[in-house]
Amino acid sequence: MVMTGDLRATQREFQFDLATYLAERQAQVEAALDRSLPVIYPEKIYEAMRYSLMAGGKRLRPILCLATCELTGGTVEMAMPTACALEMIHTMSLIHDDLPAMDNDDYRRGKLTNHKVFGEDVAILAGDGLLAYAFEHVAIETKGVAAEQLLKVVAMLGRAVGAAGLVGGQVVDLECEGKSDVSLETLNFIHNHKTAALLEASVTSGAVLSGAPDDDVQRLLRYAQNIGLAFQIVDDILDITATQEELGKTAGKDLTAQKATYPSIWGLEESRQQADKLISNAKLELAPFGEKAIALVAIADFITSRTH
Ligand code: GRG
Repeated sequence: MVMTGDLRATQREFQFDLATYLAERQAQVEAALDRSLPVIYPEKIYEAMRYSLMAGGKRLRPILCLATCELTGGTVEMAMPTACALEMIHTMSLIHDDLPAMDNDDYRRGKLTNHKVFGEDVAILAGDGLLAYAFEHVAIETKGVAAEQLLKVVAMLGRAVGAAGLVGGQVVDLECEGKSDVSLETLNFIHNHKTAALLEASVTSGAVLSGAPDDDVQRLLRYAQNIGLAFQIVDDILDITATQEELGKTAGKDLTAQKATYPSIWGLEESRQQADKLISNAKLELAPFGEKAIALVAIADFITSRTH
């Protein structure tokens, strides 16, 4: 039987057990995170940092970093410190995002938010502590990577976190609060920075650590840009369609806060179609890598099929 490219791709994906792959990778990441941050004096701050860092979550950013490093010829060992740093940065952004001065949320990852347990003062410091430690951890714990590549990764992480990344996206998001006329361009700016920037750094850092050629890094960057925006569109859809138990945080928050979202601009159906289109563009970027990219192909599909 002659198979089209699409059908062949589907068959390959079918043979790849994503659930097992994610479970194995999550377990490796959990163990590495656990080892990375022991509780020492002053215990209060380490406990607050660990409370959010070890609270679960999909560990998508570390898994993307490990998968990309392996795809481009590197190893899990050389990427694990960066993978952990990405999760530390992501976790600190969630702690700060949940603060009363920002989104003011009581629940995250199925647990009370950091400031609800430790108080606002300690939650701010726990976020700061995790952010600083992320960079220290990468610089000190990465083995088997040339200093030039490691320095590039440190710079990429800094860019993804700062005003050119998460912080810039969050500022525009805060500016748009309560506005009913937020344009699609502004919404894209917010999410390309708030959400996609760290996913991009997760993917490209893995490739840079393995010493991948620039063409491959650029191709993987385009993959990440596409999945990054799709991830946010699905996040907006789930805010409407999923329950608090599924999400582990307050559901329907965007509607209550009258926040501009992709469904508020396009409606649910069009939002789903746009996310699917971005995912198929992402997968097209992986075509030159062939079978080796099977994990990244499956992760792209997971982004639109996920329920939390
Ligand atoms: C980075 C210095 C610094 C400050 C933070 C608050 C802030 C600035 C930025 C907000 C960033 C933010 C919360 C973006 C939302 C990203 C997002 C879609 C989070 C949900 O990610 P999942 O679904 O969560 O991967 P889990 O819990 O599975 O890890």
